[in-house]
Amino acid sequence: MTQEGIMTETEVITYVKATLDFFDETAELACTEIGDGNLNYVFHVVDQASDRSLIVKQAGSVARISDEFIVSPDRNRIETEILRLQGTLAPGYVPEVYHYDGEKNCVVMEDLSDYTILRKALLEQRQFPELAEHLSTFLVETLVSTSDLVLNHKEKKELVKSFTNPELCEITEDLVYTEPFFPHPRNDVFAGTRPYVEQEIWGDNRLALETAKLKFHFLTHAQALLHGDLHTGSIFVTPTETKVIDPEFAFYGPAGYDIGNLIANFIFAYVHSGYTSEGAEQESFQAYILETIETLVDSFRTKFVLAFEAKATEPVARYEGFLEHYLAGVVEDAIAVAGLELCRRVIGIAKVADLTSITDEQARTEAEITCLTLGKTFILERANYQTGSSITDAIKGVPPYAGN
Ligand code: SR1
Ligand code: MG
Repeated sequence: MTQEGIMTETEVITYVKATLDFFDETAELACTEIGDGNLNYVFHVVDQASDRSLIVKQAGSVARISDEFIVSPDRNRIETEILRLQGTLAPGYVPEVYHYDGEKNCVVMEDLSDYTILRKALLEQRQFPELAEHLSTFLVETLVSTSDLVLNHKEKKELVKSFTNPELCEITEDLVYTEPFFPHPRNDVFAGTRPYVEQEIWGDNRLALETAKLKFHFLTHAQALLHGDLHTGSIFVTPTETKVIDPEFAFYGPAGYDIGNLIANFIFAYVHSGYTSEGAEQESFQAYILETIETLVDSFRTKFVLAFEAKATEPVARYEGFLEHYLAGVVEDAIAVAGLELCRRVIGIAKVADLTSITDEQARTEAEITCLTLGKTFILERANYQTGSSITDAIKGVPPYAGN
């Protein structure tokens, strides 16, 4: 059942015809609701005669996954504004916005049906050689240019105001930073994995303390304008192009957040392939994922330095040693977020298909414990992974779990 205020497919056709000059007046449009995310409704509208098409994304006042999440439809404005901003900062890496409607809480945008969602493609073990370069460019261009390194500090504060996103941030504060690390009723732990979680995650006070420090860092560190939910389900790909979608969790937070999320989600794809393929196929895909993580991190570092050199306006940021200090902090935050994401997708309510689609119980348990082991290491030792190869060495070196 759809929520109050959400258009039917027929109403979307009427709306699009009345509001936009996109299709011919006589066009016979077909509309299908195709959303499979946790929050919104997504309508695909197509004129089969001309093959022109677009997407209408509408936000309701509660999450689609469960009405216990009350989420302001203002997220639709935030998504529209950040897509427009990212489109200027990193041209070609986000869908084009055609129209925004603050009464219906919907945004009309470019249809990317010719692309594939990256998570799905990685589960099929497809490889995209340009992906890490595209993503590192996108991240550097959007993060550096929205930070106090580059922006006039008053302008930046205006952006912080405009992208204040309390309800979506609360979801992240709860689902990423809090609930997975104690026995919260909303958690959803696979039976085979539970003994490990009880002992190694919920039973470790040292880990709890570090997650508390990280939560307060997330709450208070308005460093750059983030996507805020950059997992592999938020990326569309073709063999040559990459588009980042769904930035409704956008807000000013720690600049390492998005890259950390990406690292964890590449690790999910790596772990998945370990239980669903074998031989040369598995070897080739896992080598590709490791290379992607290394390039993502190392190119991010290189491009960050170049963007800083070219664009930084804050004079004290150019003092000797400051850039190294700043960048090391960003990468440390990224590793911590990778660790949190690795844990929360196993323990918390919001899962990833990379793990849930592993049908053999023992295999899923092993896969999940691998993610938790790495996640915990990344949280506790987050300062020790500054280069791509240090991260991939950790992934290759996860000890096999000895059993419960
Ligand atoms: C209630 S929303 C659950 C999750 O879905 C989104 O994609 C975010 O990852 C969020 O944590
Ligand atoms: Mg999303």
